[in-house]
Amino acid sequence: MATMLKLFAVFGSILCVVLTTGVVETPHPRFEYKYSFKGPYLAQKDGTVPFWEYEGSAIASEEMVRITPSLRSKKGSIWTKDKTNFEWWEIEMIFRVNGRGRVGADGLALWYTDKREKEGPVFGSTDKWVGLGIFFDSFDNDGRGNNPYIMAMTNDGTKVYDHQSDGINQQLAGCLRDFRNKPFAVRTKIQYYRNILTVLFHNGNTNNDNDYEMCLRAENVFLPQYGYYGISAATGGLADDHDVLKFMTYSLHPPGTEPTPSGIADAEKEKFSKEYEQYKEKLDKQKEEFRKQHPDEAKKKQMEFDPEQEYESHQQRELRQIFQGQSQMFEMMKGVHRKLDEVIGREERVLSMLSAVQVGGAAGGGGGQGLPQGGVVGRHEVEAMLNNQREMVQASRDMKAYVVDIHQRTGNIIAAQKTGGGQVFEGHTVLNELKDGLNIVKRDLASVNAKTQANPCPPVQAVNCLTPVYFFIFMGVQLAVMIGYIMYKSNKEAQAKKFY
Ligand SMILES: [Ca+2]
Ligand SMILES: [Ca+2]
Repeated sequence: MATMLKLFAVFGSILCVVLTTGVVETPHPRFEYKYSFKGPYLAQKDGTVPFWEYEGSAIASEEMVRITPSLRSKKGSIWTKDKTNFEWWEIEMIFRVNGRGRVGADGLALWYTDKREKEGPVFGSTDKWVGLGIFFDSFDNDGRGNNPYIMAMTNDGTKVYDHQSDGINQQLAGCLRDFRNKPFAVRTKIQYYRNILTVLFHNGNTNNDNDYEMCLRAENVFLPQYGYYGISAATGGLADDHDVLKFMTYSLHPPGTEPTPSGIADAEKEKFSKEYEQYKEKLDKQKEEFRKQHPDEAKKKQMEFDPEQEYESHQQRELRQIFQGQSQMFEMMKGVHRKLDEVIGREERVLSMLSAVQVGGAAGGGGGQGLPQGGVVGRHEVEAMLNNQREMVQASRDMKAYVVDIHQRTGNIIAAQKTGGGQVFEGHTVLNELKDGLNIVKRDLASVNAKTQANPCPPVQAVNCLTPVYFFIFMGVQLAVMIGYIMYKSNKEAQAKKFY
């Protein structure tokens, strides 16, 4: 019984792990217009931004909210009027940080806090906040050469942001990215879902919406359940324009809990779109009236506006051309990169197959039951094959050289034949002469032979001068003389020895 229970427990825990980690769920986003703003007609005629409040040096126009102008020691901010009513969310902010200097200051912060903050020392907002701050820190206070820097920092209302170190030891995480003076507006996407915070960044070198890259990811981030969104910025001795063009908030709903679109929301939407149309019409009418009433002033404004526009457009055109070229190059590089990845992938696959074959070979050799010996290709066999191949190549090269040599020689011979045909002919005549001479000699010999046969030689008379008897007598006399001489000589030598 106990073992059964244990088994169930193990099975249950495995199931839990699979459910919690194995499944990557994609939440359903819903656009939250009460926590968003974007152009055109971002600000209303009276300068207010619907559902938002701004203060300090911030100014809203039709196209954007300028949090600070590029003037010294400015602070500004803009905050949502209402607290959120959703737990998980994603923000996309499109903004610009532009300034004349190579170095700018101080930076821009995006906030999610439990209450709306006032003007303060942390990028234009109050310190010891409760919640999250994402800082786009332009100025390198600690002089480590690691700015502009993007970082996330949470606070429970006790921590004081350390400006002197750029908060490097207080951050959740961060990344070194340049966001100043970019050809296109830079973007950031901040997602807070199931206590995981991710910050993506788009460096504004292209106007491709999808060129986001990961800046940071932090797990186990606990923020207030509901809160206010804010953007603040500050300038110091150096100054940048901090402009926010778009701030889009989406609430994220886990699968199965997505809100059903209610009739009220649709009605509200319709009401707002109607209001918007009316407002647009009214604005156009008023513009027209203004032009009619003050033609001179309108012209003057046009005049003031145009040259700058012209000047700007000229520069912008040039820049755009450059950056279009650059973005094309970037796209091509991306293509090349993709191809390279493919190639590397293939190579890895081949390598893994090779190693599998080798492992199979080892297993086959060790166990004797793996792959049949004939089917395994060992390293030495491959090397032997390669060597054979090399030899074959060498042999074929040699053959080629021989063929070439032969070809040359035959060519030479043919050429020589063409030029020296006379010599060959002479040789032939010499040979023929020799042949003729030989034939004559042969004929003469034949005639001599015939004559000798016709007149044979007279028989030669044999003369016998020495008979065997005389021969033996002569031999006996010679022997006696020789023996007598030898005896006389030995006798003389014996006598000579007696004197010593
Ligand atoms: Ca700083
Ligand atoms: Ca720094």
